Parts: sequence; structure tokens; C-alpha cells
Amino acid sequence: MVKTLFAAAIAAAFTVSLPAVAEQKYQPEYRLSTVLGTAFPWGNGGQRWADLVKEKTQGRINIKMYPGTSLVAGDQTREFTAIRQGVIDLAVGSSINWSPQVKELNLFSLPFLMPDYRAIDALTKGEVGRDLFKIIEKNGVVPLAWGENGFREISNSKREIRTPADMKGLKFRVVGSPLFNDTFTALGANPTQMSWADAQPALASGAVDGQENPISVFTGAKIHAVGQKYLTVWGYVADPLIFVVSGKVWKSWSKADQEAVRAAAIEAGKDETALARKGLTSANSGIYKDVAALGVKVTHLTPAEVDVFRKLTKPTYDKWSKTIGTDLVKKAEVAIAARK
Ligand code: X2X
Repeated sequence: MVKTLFAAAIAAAFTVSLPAVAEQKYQPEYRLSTVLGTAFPWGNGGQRWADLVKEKTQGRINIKMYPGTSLVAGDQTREFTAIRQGVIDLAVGSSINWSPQVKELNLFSLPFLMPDYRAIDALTKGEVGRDLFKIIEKNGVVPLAWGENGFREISNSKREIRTPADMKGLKFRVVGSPLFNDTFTALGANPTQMSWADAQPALASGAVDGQENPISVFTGAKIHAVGQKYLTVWGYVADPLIFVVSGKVWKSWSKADQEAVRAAAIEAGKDETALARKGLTSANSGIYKDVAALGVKVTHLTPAEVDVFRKLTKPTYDKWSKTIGTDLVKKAEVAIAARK
């Protein structure tokens, strides 16, 4: 009798307390970090992810986006560490900005590794992408989907760039992986590393002569208005974006909600990538014309002209392949050669 009562009491306790315990763990707001806001494909993708999650979880998971990497005072190279430390709950981050902590992500910054969009897809949608996700996961961060910032084209205020000689002595703002210092130094330029927040005033004041970023960032940030009159389309690297959730937050969600967040990330990532590529799939595309209409001289390099840059940056490629892991680089090269 006592035994039966005891069992009944336990059963009752479980029925009542289980859902309550699960719900208690949900925060009123989850903080999503991005570098760029909704005027760019990147921030647009982040906001869309937040909106889709709200819809798919009937408001149980409420995500607020913090662009400008404001949760780490604009220091985008500290974003990944902040996710691990619980300062950031979710992020849509660039492979470049997380490379200081996840050295394998430097893969996408190897100069002239990826010749076209199909090459990016061959990596992110294949075994290389899965390997990278496993590495991120080992760091306590849950990767859910890929997006894209884009091919990074070079601009400056001084002259047209067709050859490395044109870059000589020019001061370029580069992003936060030391690989970029090596690449620009190999080309005879003068690189200086700074955050995106610092880059815009530095361009405006003339403290630096040039920068490199996807066209959507060039137009979205109105970089032409700070004297960037020359833009060369050389496609030397591209940075994918990765949609992630901190491991701790992920574990606090029900299985159904985890799957809803994942599905939302995949959907938002797909749309974001399409937006980042919009109008950029051929040399005569609308976007280049729009940029030219802003008074910018847009230069497209021939394959032979690109080869001159490739040769000079080959030692950088080889040096950084060792840091990234030669097996992973080889796997990437094979996947790109076999791309459809
Ligand atoms: O800082 C940049 O150049 C940007 C916005 O493209 C990145 O965050 C990698």
C-alpha cells in the first residue's frame, strides 16, 4: 500500500514537473550577433532567421539581433570566443572573423582557392563543410547552416589596379586574420588590420587608401562616398557565413525547438546566399553597372591577369595550408576540381 502510494506520488511529481523544468530554462531574449545590419544580405539573413524561429516556435524562442558586433564592442575577431563564453547566444558569423580561434576556417581565405560560386558550394555543401562543422562543434558551438558574405573585391582611392605593381605602396585596411597581412604584403601593398567599425572612418579620413569586401558591402555601406573610386573584381577569396547557437543554449531547448531553429537557419541561409549573389553571376550583371553609375571605375581582370596575382601569393597559400592542415586543403582542392 505504502509502496503503491509512493510510486503514485513519484509518477505525479514527474508528470507535473517535467514540462515545467524544461520551460524554466528558456530566456526571455536570446542575443544574436552579426557584423552587418539589415541593409546588407548578412543582417537581412540574421533578422530572417530570428523571425522564422519566432514563427516556428510560436514565440517560445525570442531572438534579438545585435549588428555591428556590438556585443563585443565591435571587435569582430572576439565574436567566436564570446559565443563560447556565453556572452553571445547565437551568431551569423564570417569564416574570416572566427579564423583566429578556428584556424581551419582560414581555408576560405587562401588566395585564389575558389574560382567561382560552384567552388564555394563544393566546399560548404560537401565533406569539407561537414568537417568544418565538426571542428566548430568540438569548440562547444553548434553550427546549423551556411550563408555567404561573398567574393571580396578590392577598392582604393588612388588608381586602377590591374597588376600587383598598381598596389605597391598603397595602404589597405584588411580584416582580422593574419593571413590577409601576408597576402597583401606578398603583393607589395601595405596592409593594416582593423575592425569594420574602424575601417569606415579610416577610409573617410584617408588614413588608409583601400579595402576589400564583397560588392554588396561596398554598395550597402556606400563606400564610393568615402572616395573609393577604383574597384577591381579579382575574386581572390570569399567568406561564407555560418549560423550557430552556443552549445549551452542549444542544450536548454527541447528537441522539437532545436529542429525548428535548425530548419529556420537552413531556410534563412539559403535565401541569404541567394541575396548575396544577386546580380553578380556574370560580368555584365546589373550590380557592376550600378557601381559604375556611382562614379566608380570597375575593372574586371582576365584569367591571365589573375594568374599574376596568384603566382605572387602562392607562398602565402603554401604557408597557411600548413596552419589549416594540408589534408583539409587537399580535400578542398579535390572537391573544387570535381565541382559541378
Ligand atoms: O570586416 C569586414 O570586412 C566584413 C564586414 O566583411 C567582415 O566582417 C568579414
